[in-house]
Amino acid sequence: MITQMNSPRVRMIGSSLPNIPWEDRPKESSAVLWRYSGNPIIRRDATPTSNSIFNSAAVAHQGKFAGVFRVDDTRRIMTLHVGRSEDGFSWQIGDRPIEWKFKDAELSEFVHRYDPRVVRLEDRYYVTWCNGYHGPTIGIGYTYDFEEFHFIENAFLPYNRNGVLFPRKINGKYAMFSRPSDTGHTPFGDIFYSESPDMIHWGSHRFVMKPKPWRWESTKIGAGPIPIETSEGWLLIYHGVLTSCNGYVYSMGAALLDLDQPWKVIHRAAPYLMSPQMPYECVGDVPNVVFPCASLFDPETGRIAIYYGAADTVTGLAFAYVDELIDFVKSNSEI
Ligand code: BMA
Repeated sequence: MITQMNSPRVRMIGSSLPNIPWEDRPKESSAVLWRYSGNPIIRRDATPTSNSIFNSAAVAHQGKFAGVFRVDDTRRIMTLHVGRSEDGFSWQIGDRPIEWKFKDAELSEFVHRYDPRVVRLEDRYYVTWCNGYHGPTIGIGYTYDFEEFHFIENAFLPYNRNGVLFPRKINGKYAMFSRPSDTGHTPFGDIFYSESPDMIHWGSHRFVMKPKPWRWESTKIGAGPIPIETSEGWLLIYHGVLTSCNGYVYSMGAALLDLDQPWKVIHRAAPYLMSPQMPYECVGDVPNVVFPCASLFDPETGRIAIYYGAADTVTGLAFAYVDELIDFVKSNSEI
């Protein structure tokens, strides 16, 4: 295991974040990605009517942190709520779902909204999520302040999930990963790349990666947090699913993609980065799930913090150093 120096070898492109939530790796651990000792950081009943709070997105905002959280309520309806935090560990989750402003009333019918991602891009924060519109698809909206939220459009026809935007335009176009799927608990799924001139019309679809037979990611895969631009390529953290005799097992993995043509995979780690092993990951409404939806990073120190949903019930936090993570992906790569 490398001893992390103050100045990382791998450059991450983004603003410095000296107040990133962080806890050093436990002395007895050699894990590349290690869990926060205070996990889970958000209780399932953190709001008066929440059944569970998980698969959620946090970003740095005005020196503190804000985010969009998946809250399944006690009716078991999947909704999105705003969350705010001073330190990235302790979150106040709003009691009521976000009320979106719609230009087109036809799109405003609520079915469900879940698994949000948030990215700071140009002058605002864009939000993508799995949106119920005659089947699951990718909703896109934006906010400037985490108070007023505007709906833009559904990016694709149903059925699609795991829409994840890039943090900048690529070759002059907005770019997004998605995972075409079906109407149920999809037993298949590859990651695709699409581009758009305006966040409304999406095309130039390119295949990126598919599951690997007989591995932790043998059934389906989907992009996780917003990809991190590094001097070694786009760092993609993603989830992969294995079908066991006891149902789906969701783990977390990583790959490096070409900076200009992100559908080209340069390296892909064969082992998972993290699989469900802690009690709060193995026991809950859906056992054996770790599902990453957001990361924070500090280019100066090379620190990365990953937010993930655990057992479709609570939210966890894990940490890594970029140099170690990239070394892990490269030295264990099987494309
Ligand atoms: C997927 C999504 C995720 C969920 C996972 C495990 O299909 O619905 O929100 O975490 O299943 O139930």
